[in-house]
Amino acid sequence: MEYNFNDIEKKWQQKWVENNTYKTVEKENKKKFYVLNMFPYPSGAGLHVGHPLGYIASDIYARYKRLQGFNVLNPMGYDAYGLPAEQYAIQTGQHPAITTEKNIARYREQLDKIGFCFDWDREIRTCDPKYYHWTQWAFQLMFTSYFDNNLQKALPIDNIIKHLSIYGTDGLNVAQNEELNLTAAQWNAMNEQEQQQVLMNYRIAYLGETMVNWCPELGTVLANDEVVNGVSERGGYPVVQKKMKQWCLRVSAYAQRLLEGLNTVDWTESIKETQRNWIGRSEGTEMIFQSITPTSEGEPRKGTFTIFTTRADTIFGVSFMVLAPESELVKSFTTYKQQKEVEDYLSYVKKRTELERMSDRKVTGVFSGSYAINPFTNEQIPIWISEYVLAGYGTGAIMAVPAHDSRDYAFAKHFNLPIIPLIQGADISHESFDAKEGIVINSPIKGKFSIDGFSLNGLTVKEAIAKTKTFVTEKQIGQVKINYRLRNAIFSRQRYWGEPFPVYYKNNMPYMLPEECLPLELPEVDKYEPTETGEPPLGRAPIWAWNEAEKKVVNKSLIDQKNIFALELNTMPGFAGSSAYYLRYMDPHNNKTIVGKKAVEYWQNVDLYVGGTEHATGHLIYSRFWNKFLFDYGYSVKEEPFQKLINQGMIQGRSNFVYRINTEDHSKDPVFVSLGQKDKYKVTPIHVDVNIVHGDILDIKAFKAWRPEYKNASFIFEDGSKKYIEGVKYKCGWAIEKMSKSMFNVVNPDLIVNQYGADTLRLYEMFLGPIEASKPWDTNGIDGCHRFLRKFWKLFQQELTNDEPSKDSLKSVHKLIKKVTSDIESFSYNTAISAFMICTNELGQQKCTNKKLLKQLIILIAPFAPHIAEELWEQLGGTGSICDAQWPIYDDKYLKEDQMQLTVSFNGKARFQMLFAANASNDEIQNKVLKEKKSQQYIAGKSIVKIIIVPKKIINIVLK
Ligand code: ANZ
Repeated sequence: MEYNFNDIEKKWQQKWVENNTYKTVEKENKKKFYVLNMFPYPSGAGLHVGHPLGYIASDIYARYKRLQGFNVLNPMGYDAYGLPAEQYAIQTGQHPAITTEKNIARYREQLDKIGFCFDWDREIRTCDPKYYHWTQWAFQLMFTSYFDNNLQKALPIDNIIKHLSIYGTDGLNVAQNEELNLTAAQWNAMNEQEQQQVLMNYRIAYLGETMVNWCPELGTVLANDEVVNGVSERGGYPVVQKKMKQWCLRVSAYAQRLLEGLNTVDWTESIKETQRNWIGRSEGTEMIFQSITPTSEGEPRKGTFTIFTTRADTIFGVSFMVLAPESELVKSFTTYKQQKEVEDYLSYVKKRTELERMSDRKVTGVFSGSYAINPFTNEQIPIWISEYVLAGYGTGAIMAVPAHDSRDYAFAKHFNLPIIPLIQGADISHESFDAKEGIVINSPIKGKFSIDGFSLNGLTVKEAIAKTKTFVTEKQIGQVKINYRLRNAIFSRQRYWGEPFPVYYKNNMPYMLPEECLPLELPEVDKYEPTETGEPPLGRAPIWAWNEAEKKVVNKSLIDQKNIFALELNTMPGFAGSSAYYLRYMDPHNNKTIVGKKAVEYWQNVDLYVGGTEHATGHLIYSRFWNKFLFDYGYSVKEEPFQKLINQGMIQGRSNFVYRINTEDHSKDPVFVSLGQKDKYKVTPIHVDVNIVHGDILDIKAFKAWRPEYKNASFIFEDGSKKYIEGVKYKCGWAIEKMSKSMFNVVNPDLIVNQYGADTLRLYEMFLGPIEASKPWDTNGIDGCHRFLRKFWKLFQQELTNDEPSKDSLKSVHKLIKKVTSDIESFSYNTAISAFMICTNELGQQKCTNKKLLKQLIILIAPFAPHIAEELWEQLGGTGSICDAQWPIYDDKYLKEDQMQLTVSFNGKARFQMLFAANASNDEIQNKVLKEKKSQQYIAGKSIVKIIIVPKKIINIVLK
């Protein structure tokens, strides 16, 4: 029979659906295994061959685990909210729901052709109200929760209310925006609105004033990477830093747990390190300084402020202080004389994004007019304001030690401030130095020292830091403090296509819709842009107000602030829907809770998660945070959601170029010159669609038809000729680039499936190289994999027997079982495929016809090439789907070699190889070697000093 892959694949894809082959149910008596792919955003461009790489890798593992007897969950869904559909809606008026639906249908069609073992009954879409019900629910639970620092967990906000009413803020050790000081009496005397304001300081989901990149023209907040040189990347409109009320999630409360959890997961060291840096734990000291602000009335104003330092030991080298421009202290420390200069500086900083401030090495700043007093030396030192100090980190104020910190050094040099070295060997002649090691030699500064007997001289930096910390704590001029770089997440977007917040506003304070009213569905709007008054698109929705008494959404013209209130106009960001989706797959149709107890206790967490490294600090932080929060309430049962993580590499495209000769006159038809001739002209390379280039030779006819402006193009061919005659060629240049529509190097998997079949596509994608590596796609190489499958097929198209298999065949197959099993375990799929190729050749040569043995081969290949495996399984009379067969186990006894090969060396130089019986003794080996003719050539005229035999490897004869 022919290997007719088109029919075979269609047949089995249908059968799988008819037989519910991939439907998964909880089975208490079976061990579970949960495989998950980072779900895709269904873009309008459809899938290219790079997208399925990770899905194929995880599909192989899922099938393998099932063959090993595990109950495998392998679901799929869509991250369906997002910007591209909304941008498209703004341009065309098409509702994003329609575009999204269409794109999903196309994705599904493409995915189905590749033969994945997804349980589609569990599909989720983040834009489906039945799904975002639980995103809104989790948000509400975060709103009604706070984080207890002692217990390191989330608890109901009611606890705080009770605490405040009895003790005030006394004894509260919780995550908060700012330290409040309230007595119980003060709290109890507050009205509802005031109390709500206080509680906002503690909630895990809270409305907070944060600095955002605001683009007035576009009417929205922009992410850091959407702003370039102070203007919007799209449109070039000015962007300013603006304080705005936004929903935020108190991710930072979980910093320590997020850090510790990394020790328990099986991820690559590099992703773990990226997360550690992102969390940025830093142990330091908060120190209190006195301040003096000259006033026009004569008497200077006195005050105190706190700085954060990791190098308390450098206190004797402080020569100025710096405040973040946004610091609350700026206003009170700016003197009348300095006012104008400070104001000008602040308006300059307003235009700068945080990213620019951190990456730019430009030195800017302004003197505030005030001074601080060094608590150790009593010296007066100037207080400056500069953008290199960030408001959101530490206390937003620093003590500057230019001799030992490169940013302080650059600042001191620029503004001509003193530089006082403290540590032996520290080289302050260049900008970048870090005296983390070394001995302190210059403390205290003679004559100015105010604290008796305190000296750091002769100590190492580490000892000096410890000593200063203790001293500062004892004298109560500071305290030890652990800081994290991790910020709370801004959770509001001024966008249409996202989850609406189940929130309404009464007396300017947010209130949650009752839980039983969820989900709050996204309303219809006439346009997807901000309103004329700058409100987010939901401001356009007419039916968008909350009737508190009747518990329903009503027309906003009815808002009376008594019973009918305005609903929130922001929507949630992209990461909202992807934060707990893994839990929902466990129990996707449950309409009572996010995930039922039984389901979550069975599936626990994801055993294998596959996705790109680009999510290292976004999704993988947010979802871990979200999961830990739900864990605190017992909804999830594992502290970490994703036990093992594999990051697939990128498949790059191989782009082709044509070279257009430059011309001033653009009305003329273009002239293109072939690769070998192009250096003779001034040219511009232009991407050309790889589908009209074959082996780097341009299909001239197709090229002329590709674009109307090329219809009358002329060419200079590879041999320099200008006229097209049979055999003359135009050669294209090429480069390896990202696979992308704009580079015309996209290869559609559908085409490959039609031409070679899904099994070949699957094999080839895995054969390209290690999963984690990035590698270029080269369609030419696919033939090899296809030929292999044909050969494999042929093995079974002969009379199969029950005769004893030969020893060699047993060995070939058992070697393969061993290799494939360990290769799958280590995700070395490419080497497993090579092993298949070798084994298939061997069995062909051995003329193996043993049915039992060949049947094992089918099971082994089933995870990689499921369609051909099912078909052959059926041909051989296998029962049921091959998915439920049993993974073979190799037997060592077949792997034993009868012979062994040793390298024979003389005086350590390898000369030749010899075969011996596998069980030959050292004496036998020695005798055989010495008798060998070739040995005698080397020995002739010399005497043997010693013979060394390394078992199974080498025999070395030492001569003199
Ligand atoms: C004095 C000093 C001397 C410092 C020295 C460093 C070296 P990490 O390790 O990242 O926590 N700093 C503190 N708050 C800051 C802010 N809001 N913006 C910018 N810089 C800030 O860094 C802590 C160090 O960064 C602190 O220790 C402080 O400078 C600075 F030889 O204080 B150091």
